Amino acid sequence: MQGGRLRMLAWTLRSVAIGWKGIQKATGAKTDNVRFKKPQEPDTSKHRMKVILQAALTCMMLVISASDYSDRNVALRGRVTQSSVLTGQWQSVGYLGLAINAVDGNLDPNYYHGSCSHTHIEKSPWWRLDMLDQYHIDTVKITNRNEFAERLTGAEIRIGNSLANNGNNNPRCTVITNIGASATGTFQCHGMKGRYLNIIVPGITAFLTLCEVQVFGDLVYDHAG
Ligand SMILES: [Ca+2]
Repeated sequence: MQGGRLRMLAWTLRSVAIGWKGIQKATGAKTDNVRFKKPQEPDTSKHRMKVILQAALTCMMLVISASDYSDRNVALRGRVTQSSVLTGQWQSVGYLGLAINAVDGNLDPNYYHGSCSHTHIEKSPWWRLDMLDQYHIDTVKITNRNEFAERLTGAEIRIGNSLANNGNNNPRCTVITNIGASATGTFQCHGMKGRYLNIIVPGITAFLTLCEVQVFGDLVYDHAG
C-alpha cells in the first residue's frame, strides 16, 4: 500500500504543478505578482483565490479517493475466465469449478461448497482476471483448496496488458512455492502495471484450482507513464 500512496502523492504533486501553471496562464499572472499583488486589483485577487481553492479541493478529493481505492480488492469488480472447467463425475452441479468462483469474495476452501475455480487436467492450465483498467499491483492473495494443496506449487502469477498466449506471456510477478491446505498465501508484486492478472501452472499437465484470488493496487491515472 505504501508504494501506492507514494505514487499517488507524486501524481498529485504533478497535477498541482500543472494546475498552477494553468492558473497562471489563465489569469496572466506570474508567481511574483500573486505574492505581491497590488491592492487596487481586488476582483482579480478574489478570482485567483477562488480558482486556487477549487484546485486544492479537487486534489484533496482525488487523494482521499485514491487512498481508499488502494485498500479495495479490485478483483471483485473484474471479469474472469480460465483454460477449461472441470466436468464429468466430479461436476455434480453447474456452478462448481467456474472461474468466477475465485473472485466471489468467499474464501471457503471446500471445492464442493461451490466457491473454488477448477480446470480440467491439461497442459499448462491457467486462470485470468481482467481488471477492466490498468492497475499498479502491490499485493495478491490466493486461497488454496483444503485438499490437493500441492497442485498450486509451481504456479506463476503474471501481470501485464497483453493478451498474447491468453495473457500468459505477460511479465511474471512470482512463482508460488507453497500455500498450505485451506491457507491464503500473500505475494508482493511491487507495483507491477497491467490490466490482466494470470495464474498459470506452466509446462506440466495438471489441474488448477483457486478458492479465492484477491488483488490490491492502485488505478493507473497516467496511462502514458
Ligand atoms: Ca471463492
